Amino acid sequence: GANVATVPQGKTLKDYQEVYNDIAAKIEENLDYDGGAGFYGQLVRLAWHSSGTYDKNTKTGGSYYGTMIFYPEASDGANNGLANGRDFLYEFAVKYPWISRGDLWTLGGVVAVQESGGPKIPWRPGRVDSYEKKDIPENGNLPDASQDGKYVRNYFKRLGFGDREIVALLGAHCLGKCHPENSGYDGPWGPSFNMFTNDFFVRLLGSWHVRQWDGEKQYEDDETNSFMMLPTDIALKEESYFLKYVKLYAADQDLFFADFSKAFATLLELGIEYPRGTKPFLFKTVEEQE
Ligand code: DDH
Repeated sequence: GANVATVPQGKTLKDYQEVYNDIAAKIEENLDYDGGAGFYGQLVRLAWHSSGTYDKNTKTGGSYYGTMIFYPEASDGANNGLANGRDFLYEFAVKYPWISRGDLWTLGGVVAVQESGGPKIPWRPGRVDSYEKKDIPENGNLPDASQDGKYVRNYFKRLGFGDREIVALLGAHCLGKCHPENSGYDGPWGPSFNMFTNDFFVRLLGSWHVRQWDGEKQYEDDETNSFMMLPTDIALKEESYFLKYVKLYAADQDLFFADFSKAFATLLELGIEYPRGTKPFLFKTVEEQE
């Protein structure tokens, strides 16, 4: 059947803003996590990987059922390390037993984007937990970083995204880091890995060389040899159909924010049907409430 959003009885924006505020406060208490990255990147990636299993052809996967704690999804190599984010949020599943896993994990991503200085992300609740085998996606639905631009284009087609949305979404690599123990890749994409900015695009347009090391093939910047790009990131420069948007976003952070907001909100809702007229919530940042 269709995955229709079902909001717990009586819950309103106020209830979800309360969860938002608790997540934001805990992020603030853990700013030193992961060498100063904090939990921003981790939570954005958790939201994305719980949504990115979607397949528009079979109408399977996506964030609705909150299945990442179950085998085989939990064991997908692409999800290595994301137990950190799920464990971080778990206390709020206990404190707010009415919130579903899918809602909590996607809300965590919204908090992380907004609190790290990014755009407002319109968000709608109503994902419903499943414990059924049939609702757990197979592994292999998340992208492989060793690939080229054609692969990236084709990958995101399965989710329903076009070139402009793909480039906008990849701007999330301004946050967080790669961890050899998770993915075989190493390091942050830039120096401001706890701030949501258009820095990923600015840096990508700089010059990069293949890093000489024992790990997976990745790139490092000519200027400082301290930041990284994945092969799939460099691919955005290699294909003219991506490069034009990289240039647009590098030159115009407001445009990047507007496009990212739309594409990320869409990503988090893939595979979910909303009753007609369901208006998204726009959460206030902690700063706006002070
Ligand atoms: Fe990513 N990403 N990502 N990514 N991603 C990694 C980390 C982070 C790919 C590969 C990797 C998106 C798309 C792609 C974030 C957000 C987003 C890591 C390192 C790899 C590898 C993980 C680790 O070692 O811990 C590939 C390939 C793609 C692709 O689509 C071609 C998208 C769409 C997003 C998004 O959020 C919209 C974030 C944030 C991180 C940092 C995680 C952390 O722990 O910090």
